Amino acid sequence: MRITALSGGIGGARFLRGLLHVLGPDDEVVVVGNTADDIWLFGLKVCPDLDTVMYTLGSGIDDVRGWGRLDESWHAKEELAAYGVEPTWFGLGDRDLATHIVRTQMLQAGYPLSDVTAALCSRWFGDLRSPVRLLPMSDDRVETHVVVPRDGVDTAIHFQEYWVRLQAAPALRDVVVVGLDSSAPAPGVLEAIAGCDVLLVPPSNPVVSVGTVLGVPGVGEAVRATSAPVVGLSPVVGGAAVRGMAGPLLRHLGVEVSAAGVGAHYGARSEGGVLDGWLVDESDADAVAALRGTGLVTRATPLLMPDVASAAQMAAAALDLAATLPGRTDP
Ligand code: FO1
Repeated sequence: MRITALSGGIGGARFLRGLLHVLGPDDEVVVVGNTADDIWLFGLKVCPDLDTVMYTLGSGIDDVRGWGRLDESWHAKEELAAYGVEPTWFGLGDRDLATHIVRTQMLQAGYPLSDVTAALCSRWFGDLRSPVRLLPMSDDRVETHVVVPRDGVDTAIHFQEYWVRLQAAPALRDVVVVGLDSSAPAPGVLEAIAGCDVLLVPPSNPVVSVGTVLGVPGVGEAVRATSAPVVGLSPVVGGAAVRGMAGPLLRHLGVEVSAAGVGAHYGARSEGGVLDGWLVDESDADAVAALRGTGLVTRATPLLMPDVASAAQMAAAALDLAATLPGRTDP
């Protein structure tokens, strides 16, 4: 079976690690990763969501933080701070820095991000027999910026500054995904969506992760057109995002912060949306009735991932739901 998934960072990566546990020997997964969280820091290109997926699936992640490297040290960060070099609010660990240095060197040598990502992944996923391929959504520079009030003036800042430095505290006036409209899908992205047997939308941020992947010109259209069934998993459980900052972003778009609200935001493909099936947590079982009549086939199942076994159960539930869905047969 060929599975394609559209993923953000921590939630997507943990779900995908569970998925790998339920794959058969002939199954393959292509992960299309969000790159709109990417940031240039200290002259280095940092790709948080790609790296979170790569380290998580390659057993190199710090599982407590959910991002960055296991067994990390922070000497370079401390030294930069001692020199007064800004920013000091973003934590690039010593081991993690090596990834950004290799990536930046390859980019500066002229390789596109998709080739660079494949090269980095060859260390983490091993040889050609790996069932996983990680593709950036685009080789083009795309960056989410948010507009917040600063000293009384609306100011655009990078998403990472809003999220990491400001802890999503300031009022969110606008979200601008710089470069998205003129970006192109990376090589292999459209083919992976058109040619898969199941398309999964893991429990990632629907606005700044999955939303940006779907916003790359051609990607949303490919999702609407693929003959594969499309199943999503809610990142909102019990009226709050399980992690991350989906809440303020959803409210900004006028979307209710609930499993039913996010399901309706994605919408059913039969009604012009992007999903056929939608998994909500057991505690949100009321969403099953709330979404009846929308065209989405909704099921309730445990959606928290305290360990790999629970992520594997979620992945199995997503594949079970996909197996009951016809996909799209019309042209
Ligand atoms: N998240 C934080 O909350 N604080 C950090 O200092 C931080 C550093 C960081 C470095 C590399 C990386 O790959 C991820 C990092 N993250 C950090 C996570 C990241 O900000 C977000 O969780 C994602 O961009 C959202 O998907």
